[in-house]
Amino acid sequence: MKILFLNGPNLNLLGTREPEVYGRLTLADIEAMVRARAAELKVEVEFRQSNLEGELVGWIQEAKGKFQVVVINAAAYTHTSVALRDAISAVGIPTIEIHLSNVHAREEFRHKSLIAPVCRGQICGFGSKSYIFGLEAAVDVNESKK
Ligand code: CA2
Repeated sequence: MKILFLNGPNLNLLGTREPEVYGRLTLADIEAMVRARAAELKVEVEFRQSNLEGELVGWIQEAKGKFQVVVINAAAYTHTSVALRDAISAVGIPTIEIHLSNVHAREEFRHKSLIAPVCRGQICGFGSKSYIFGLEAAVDVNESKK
């Protein structure tokens, strides 16, 4: 089974700024954690980051037939992107929304996710562990299909 991890804008800055909100790990550190857990679960993962909405949309479209589940931290696009929502909905691959921070405990504009209604579920507030829980949820979603 193959799981595609997508990361949205500014997540390439992790570990360099705002450690009190997003922690001290870099995105590469988080990828290494995800890869270690994926090896234990015997699943394959691919990890990508883009600051461009259209690139993320393209990757979701291309995932059809190649990946069984998508795990996405859409970052700021979570709260703004009809294009990402439409891509997730159109492609129909089970998708899990994740966030490092608890978006519901932050500014009001972060409480609304445009992608949540077309995702299987949302995991937020567990720091880098949100990625591990996202991976475990992805495996579970795929197992339940069988
Ligand atoms: O908590 C999350 O994972 C977020 O998706 C992070 C986004 C934010 O817009 C969402 O509301 C919640 C921001 C990612 C930016 O990451 C930075 C990392 C270091 C320094 C500055 C920004």
